[in-house]
Parts: sequence; structure tokens; C-alpha cells
Amino acid sequence: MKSSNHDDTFYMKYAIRLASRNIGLTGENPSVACLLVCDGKIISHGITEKGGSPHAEFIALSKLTNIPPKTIAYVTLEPCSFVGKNPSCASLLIDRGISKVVIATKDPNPLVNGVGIEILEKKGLNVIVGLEELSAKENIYGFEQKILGSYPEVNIKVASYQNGITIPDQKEPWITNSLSRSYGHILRSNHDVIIVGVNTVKIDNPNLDCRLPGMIDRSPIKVIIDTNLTTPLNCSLVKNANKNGLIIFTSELNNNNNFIKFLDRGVELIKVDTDADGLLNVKSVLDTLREKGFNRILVEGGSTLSSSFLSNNLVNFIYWFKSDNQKNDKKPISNGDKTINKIIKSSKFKIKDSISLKNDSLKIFKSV
Ligand code: AOF
Ligand code: ZN
Repeated sequence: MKSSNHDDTFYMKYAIRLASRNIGLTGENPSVACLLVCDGKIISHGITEKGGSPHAEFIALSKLTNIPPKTIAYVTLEPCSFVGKNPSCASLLIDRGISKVVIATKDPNPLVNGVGIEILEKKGLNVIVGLEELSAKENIYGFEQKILGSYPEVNIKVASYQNGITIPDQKEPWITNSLSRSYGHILRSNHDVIIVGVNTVKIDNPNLDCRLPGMIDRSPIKVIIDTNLTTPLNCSLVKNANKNGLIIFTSELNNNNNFIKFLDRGVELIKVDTDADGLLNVKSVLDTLREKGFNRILVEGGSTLSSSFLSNNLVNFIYWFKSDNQKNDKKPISNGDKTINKIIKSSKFKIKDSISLKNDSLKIFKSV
């Protein structure tokens, strides 16, 4: 890496924080940020927009009629080198007279991967690559896995009592406190898709939106895993399917009388195979979601479904919200909860972060 200075690091860290804002919003595209800096002043910025267009560099450059000489561009991802749905950002930076480009990480997309850097260097720009690379890569984790042919990023949210039980006591609607639940809504906002099992739909009738003030449009696409297609037609998710989008994965399409009724209500039904235990094959589910371009998937229960993703080694991060409440300790722990507790504590995961949320705690585990 060519030498960078203290200011470069400062601006890049800021750009990475900006890029993290639009994670979960940019469709097939990664969320990228671009800062334009001249004489120690940020003169413009851009973040990849909703649905992935326009790109960050385009937005930052378009805000300025004149770009002063010596303007530096800080980008969290290598500028793209080809014309796709969007113009080539490498060419845009050159055309607008940018003299120095600081890049956090190369684009893992084989269509770009180093070509953007080459184009800039060939035109004589001063290019620095690899500044704050590890944090920048966290922002594009799911995109990178998907584009390199693996599954999208799969993260699990678990909310439990101290003893690891994830089913709320009948007298209480919630296990965790309101702060934990708000954090849970942030997770919804920064994922493309949220998945639940059909039993969760039957018991909770959730709507799975991001209900933080002003953030309803950050809600993810909803998915139900429903082996036998028994999702109630009058549940919230089906009722709002036309408006919010709903995909049901099932093995049961042939002899089901409700088939047409689901389609009439705007539900997308997708048939997948089952595994040896008769449960839907979650790898096939992820294959389909990857083909649809999704980068980040949040699994929000129940425990049988979460343990299915965990047992198949498909999970990247676990967000484990734990209340300080000891309730429910006389109830036997379900098999799903047993598996979740066992795998989280196994050598397959290591703790990445621990956050205190009043009397609850959040532990974030990363697969190793
Ligand atoms: C950038 N800046 O803000 C983003 C980039 O079909 P297109 O034209 O939208 O190109 C998609 C590719 O662009 C995507 O796969 C990824 O490699 C890159 N994303 N590049 O220069 C951006 N989001
Ligand atoms: Zn671009």
C-alpha cells in the first residue's frame, strides 16, 4: 500500500460509517460510501442509494458543479470499472479531474476486482488501496460471500431467558426489554430478508417490519418456511403481501387447495426439496435467495428453524439477546433451544462483541 496519513484514516473511517447506514437497502449491490475532501474540508459525500442506484461516487460527484483541483476521493470499495445498470465510477472520477483516490478494499466482484484500480493508475491518479480494509469488508460481508459463489450472509437473532429458553412465559409477551427489541428492529433494517418458520407465524402473527420511528421503509422482504403450506390465509404477513412482499418456501404445492388463494393475495410460492428429517432444505432456500440477489438474511425464529441453519453450518453471526430474568426454568428446554445453546457455546463460534442493554445483554458471535 502506498503511504497514507492520519487524515486519510480519519476520512476513511467516516466513509465506512456512512456506508454502514445503507446496508440492507441497496438490493443486489453492496452499500458503498464516497467522500470528497479538499484542503481538509469534506465538500461532498454519497452513499449507494436504495436498490443499488446510483452508486456512491456518482452521487458525491453530481452534487458539485465545480470540483476544485487537489480534491481527494475516499471510497469504501474500489470504484467500478464497467457500465452495468450504472456508469463506470472509475471513469467518472477521472472525467471530473480527481487526482487522488483512497480505497478501503478491492471489489470482490470478478467483473471489477482490480480493474477499477488499474484504470485509475493508468490515467496517472494517485491511488491508495487497503486503508481500514477489515472494517470496510464487514460492510460488504454478505455481498462478498454471495458474489464469490457461496451463500448470502445468514445471521440469527436469538432472544432468551438466562437459562437459554427462547419461548416466552405465557404471562409475558416479551422475553427481552424494549431497548433490546429496538436493537432487534435495527437488525431488521439492515438485512434484505427476514425469515421465520410457520409456527412462529401461527403463534405470534408477526408483521416483521422495522417499526423504529421513520424507518418503516427500511423493512426487509419477508419469508416464511412452511413445509406443508399451512400458513393461515388471514395472518398479517399474507394480508400485507401485496404491499410488503412475502415469499413462502414449501414442499407442498401440488395438492394444496390454498395455492391460488396465496397467489391472489400477492404471495410468491417457491417449492423446494426436504431433507432426511422431512424439514425444508435450508440450503435450497438460500440458493434461491442468492439467485434473487439478496446479500443479508436474518433468521428470527423459531428455534427449530434457527437450529436447522446452525446445524448446516450456514450461519455467520448470532445476535443473542439475553434477559436477566430466570423465568421458565421449570419448563423443559425444547430440542431446538438445546441445539442453539450447544452450537453457540461450541468452538464453531467466537464472541465478537458484548453490549449491555440496560438489564439485558447482547452478545454477538461470529462463526470461525
Ligand atoms: C461502485 N460504487 O456505490 C457500488 C459499487 O450493475 P451496476 O452498474 O449497479 O454494478 C453493480 C456492481 O457495482 C456491484 O456488483 C459491485 O461490484 C459494484 N458496486 N461500485 O463503484 C458503488 N455499490
Ligand atoms: Zn460504480
